[in-house]
Amino acid sequence: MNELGRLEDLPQDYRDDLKKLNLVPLWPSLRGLLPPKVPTRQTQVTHWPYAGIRPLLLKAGELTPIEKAERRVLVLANPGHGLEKMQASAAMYLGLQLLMPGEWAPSHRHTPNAVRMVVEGEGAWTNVDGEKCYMRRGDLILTPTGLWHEHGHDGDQPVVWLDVLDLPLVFYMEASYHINGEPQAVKPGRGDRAYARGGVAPTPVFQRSDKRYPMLHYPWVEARAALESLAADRPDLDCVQVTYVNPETGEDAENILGFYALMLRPGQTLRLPARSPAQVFHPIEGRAEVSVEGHAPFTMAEADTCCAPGYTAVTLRNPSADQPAFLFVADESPLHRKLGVYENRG
Ligand code: 1HN
Repeated sequence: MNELGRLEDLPQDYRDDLKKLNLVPLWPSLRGLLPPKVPTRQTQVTHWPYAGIRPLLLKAGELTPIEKAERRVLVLANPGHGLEKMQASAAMYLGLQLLMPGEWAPSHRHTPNAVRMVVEGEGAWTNVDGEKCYMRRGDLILTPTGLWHEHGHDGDQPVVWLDVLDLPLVFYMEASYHINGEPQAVKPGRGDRAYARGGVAPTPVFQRSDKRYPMLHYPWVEARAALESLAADRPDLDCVQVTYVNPETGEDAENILGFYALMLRPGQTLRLPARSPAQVFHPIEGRAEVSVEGHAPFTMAEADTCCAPGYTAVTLRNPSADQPAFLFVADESPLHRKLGVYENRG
């Protein structure tokens, strides 16, 4: 590949003339914008152990009342992007949120899409678009773009959940904003009941739901049972994984980020191919050893979170000889597919 001309090769008066007219020569930056074969990624492999974060999050509960925070969150920031950017990858934001008994995080809606994965505690709920979703460990609850949501807590223990948003992308697009609202009345109808069994969908008077988000709450007991059932049905299958989908369309549950639950059989080693989207892993039950190309291996304990850049193979191993491990996975696949840049490099 031939060397391209540098900015310094151009006479200063010419560069000054360009600048005055808001012009920039492309060729000094071309290789940086389009590097050969593999993109430059700022996203670094990053491991956030829950044991280290938990006491700091509970301390935030003492230091900052909910009224002074609205959302009491410690953001899992990827140092490769710079901590102040508060992003885990190019398109993903991660945060651990604490709600104490009796607290209320007021109603709002915003353009970024969010999900929450419940990490610990019981008795907290999210009201999403009038559906009151009580949180239990491992449940996935959607708050898609534009839907009102607020969090409350009727229990007696701290509740913590992992927020996953496409905020970095929506912010980059200059499309990120919020609107505050009134407390939302609870409406009848629960998606987790209406779609409690796979393969059948509610059809009152032959009318299928035309809601864009017919299911907002995916209980862990159901996803876990689906994985157990799949593993039993397909002993030959390496990748025992389910996708959180819109049960009416079968498409990804949200528009931009993808969400999955993965089971590692006892002692299993699973090599995930190098694909273009960045990924996030979070053990719901059990542990996982994580090896990422070019990075020292590490072990994730239950409730830890890690992220890996795109175009990188990831190998996961369940160190337990007799118990399966269950992981929540988030990635940027829906975005990459819609943009036509999705790649699986094997
Ligand atoms: C948000 O609205 C929530 O509603 C959590 O719980 C985290 C991070 C950035 C922007 C909005 C929530 C958020 C957020």
